[in-house]
Amino acid sequence: MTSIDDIIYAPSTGQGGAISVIRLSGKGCHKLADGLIHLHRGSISEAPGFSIRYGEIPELDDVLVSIFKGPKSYTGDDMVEISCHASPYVVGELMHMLSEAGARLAEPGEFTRRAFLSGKIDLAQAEAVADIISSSSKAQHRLALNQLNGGFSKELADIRDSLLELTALLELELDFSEEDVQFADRNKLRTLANSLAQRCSSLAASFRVGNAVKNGVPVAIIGAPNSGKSTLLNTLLNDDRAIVSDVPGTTRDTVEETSIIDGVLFRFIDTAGIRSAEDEIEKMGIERTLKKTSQASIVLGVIDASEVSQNEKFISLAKDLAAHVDLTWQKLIILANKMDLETVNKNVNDSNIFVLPHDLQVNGVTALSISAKTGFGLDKLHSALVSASEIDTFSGTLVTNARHANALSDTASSLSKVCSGLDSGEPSDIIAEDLRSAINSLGTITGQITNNEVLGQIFSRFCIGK
Ligand SMILES: Nc1nc2c(ncn2[C@@H]2O[C@H](COP(=O)(O)OP(=O)(O)OP(=O)(O)O)[C@@H](O)[C@H]2O)c(=O)[nH]1
Ligand SMILES: [Mg+2]
Repeated sequence: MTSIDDIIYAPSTGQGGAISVIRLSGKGCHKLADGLIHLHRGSISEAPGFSIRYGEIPELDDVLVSIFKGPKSYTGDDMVEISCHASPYVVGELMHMLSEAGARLAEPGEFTRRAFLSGKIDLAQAEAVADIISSSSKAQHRLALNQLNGGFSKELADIRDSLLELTALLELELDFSEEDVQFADRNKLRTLANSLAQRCSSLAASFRVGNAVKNGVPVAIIGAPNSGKSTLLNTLLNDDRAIVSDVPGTTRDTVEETSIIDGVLFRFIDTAGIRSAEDEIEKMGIERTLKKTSQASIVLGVIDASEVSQNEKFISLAKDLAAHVDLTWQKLIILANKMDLETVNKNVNDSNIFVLPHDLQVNGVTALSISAKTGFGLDKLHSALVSASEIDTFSGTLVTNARHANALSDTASSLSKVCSGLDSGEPSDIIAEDLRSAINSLGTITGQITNNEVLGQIFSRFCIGK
């Protein structure tokens, strides 16, 4: 059985590099380290917190030791960080010595879990640590940093305070209900509950953007078979990811891959060409295409321009593609592809530009001429993607975690019950019950209300040593 009193250790740096850091945390870890490391002056136990000492592990390596004294450390306990040379042999030996001396290898995320349990950070901040480690884009990093610094937690604390205020008002009324006096102004309660419900649901709704930042803005590439979708995917990724051939119906299953453009993470989804297929497998592929399309924030509708003889034909193909997109929230960019082919030049006007009909233009649909094969027009496509992502325009708090979004929705729905209870004149104790469940749901986010199972799930996502 693992215990919170164990001294735990783990390598905190990955393989490679010149130096490796091994972390040690728990009551008594300074003494344990003194048993292995001979400082040139003094001892680890006597050294003050936030100091670095030079020492030697006899017959193994020279090391630098960073000393932290609880509660002023990452975990809140006494800690030591040993920097040694990054030889797998040295690291292996040192870990073996630590384990012989009575320390135990930390579980994934156990250092951060201890930081949470000792009250150094709340659960939302602990989750942000995992996000920072895995962040690959600027926007992702900015978002995680905001969460780690407690921006999100402050907003939650604010909502929680208002909820408690609401409860207090209601309980005042409960206490005196015998005397048939209504202390709290029910209208005021109703307004407060309603505005809190709105706040929670708009936070929950921000998950769509938050998720896009974290996992990539979903961009579906759709169009008729052979229009050049897979070629475009490969060009966007700069990689031969999907199979390209002149046989229509080459792509059967969806292919997804992420790529960063101008600091924004995109998740490109190549799909099976849309046509009325006989083949069962192709039919399934087309079903998937439609499903992925309905979930994407941005849709790239690819048209083979060499097949289009006049603008009317282009318009009708663009309208077919637009029929798969909900223009109230999704962005559609129509791409006239294969502009490198000679045949195209004869087909369109002098400036090689296809023109979209007015009704699509007013709905924000744009058109670009490209060649997925030669890369012509790709710069313009890149800028169109970045501006359609709307990632850079977000302000305020974004929810990036499905668990948080669900908890916020639960809070909002309990608050809606509070509102309808107030409207229909339900007794205060029933209303107080709904209010309590709103507070509970909210508390699960930062970990004021929690259970071991949820904690286990969260911290198992971490790497060892964090
Ligand atoms: N000249 C030219 N050929 C292209 C261009 N884009 C794609 N092609 C060719 O068009 C054919 C079909 O390309 P794919 O990328 O496989 O088309 P797709 O839309 O993925 O086709 P399905 O997977 O069958 O739906 C291939 O022979 C490509 O080389 C382009 O910009 N210019
Ligand atoms: Mg394809």
